[in-house]
Amino acid sequence: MSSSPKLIVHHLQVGQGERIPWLLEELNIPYELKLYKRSPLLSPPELKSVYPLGASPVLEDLTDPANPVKFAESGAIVEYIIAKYAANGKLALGPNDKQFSEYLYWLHFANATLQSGLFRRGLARGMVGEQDPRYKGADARVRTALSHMDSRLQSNAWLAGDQFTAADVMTGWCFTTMRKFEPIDLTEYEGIQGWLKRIGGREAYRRAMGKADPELDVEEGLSVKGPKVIEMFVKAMATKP
Ligand SMILES: N[C@@H](CCC(=O)N[C@@H](CS)C(=O)NCC(=O)O)C(=O)O
Repeated sequence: MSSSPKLIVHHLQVGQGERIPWLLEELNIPYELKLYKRSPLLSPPELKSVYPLGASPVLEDLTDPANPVKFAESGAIVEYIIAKYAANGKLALGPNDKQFSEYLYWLHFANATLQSGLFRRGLARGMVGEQDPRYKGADARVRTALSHMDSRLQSNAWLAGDQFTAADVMTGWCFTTMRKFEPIDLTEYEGIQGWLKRIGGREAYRRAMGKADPELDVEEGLSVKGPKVIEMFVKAMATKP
């Protein structure tokens, strides 16, 4: 592990880029944070020019001046930081751990299943309305994913088991900040409620959110009902006359 990594995190506020400062705060790794405001919903030109996809987060690693690194994808960034800079692979579980497969599964669950499902549901609501079978199908898939996650968290403190890991960091934002885009009422999901409460109790999470999104109401994001959705986003998704 390098003694002093030189990392720059590009974060579009109110978005999944928050995962990276949170991870870095958990690991006590210093970093520089570059913040961007949505313009009005998507990335501003300054962020678009940072990396070809124009999306957040982007990580720059300037630790080795001979080999500057710049890349995107929150999951890839999380794995990179842990592999390169986390002392003893902290926040990941290795192949000899009994919960290894659970760790990998839940590490990928947010981006691969839950988040894409939530986005599809929002799109279906906007395009065909909640009475349409296509919305109902998307909603049923989201509910299945939520019940599955809830039952995991009814019997485990954290997604990978009894240890807090990067899987929790990847998934947290789907219930905190992402609910500003797609609502989820957690009343019937007591396992997820308890997990969110434990996340809210983590100092590193609070520190990261204070730096990355100081204007965001963290308590709303951690609440059972969730934050108020951003009206402009709902309108942008609604192509149904
Ligand atoms: N799969 C990517 C998704 C990146 C992404 O879509 N980020 C959103 C922030 S929530 C974004 O930058 N949206 C603005 C835009 O695409 O213009 C990841 O996990 O990093």
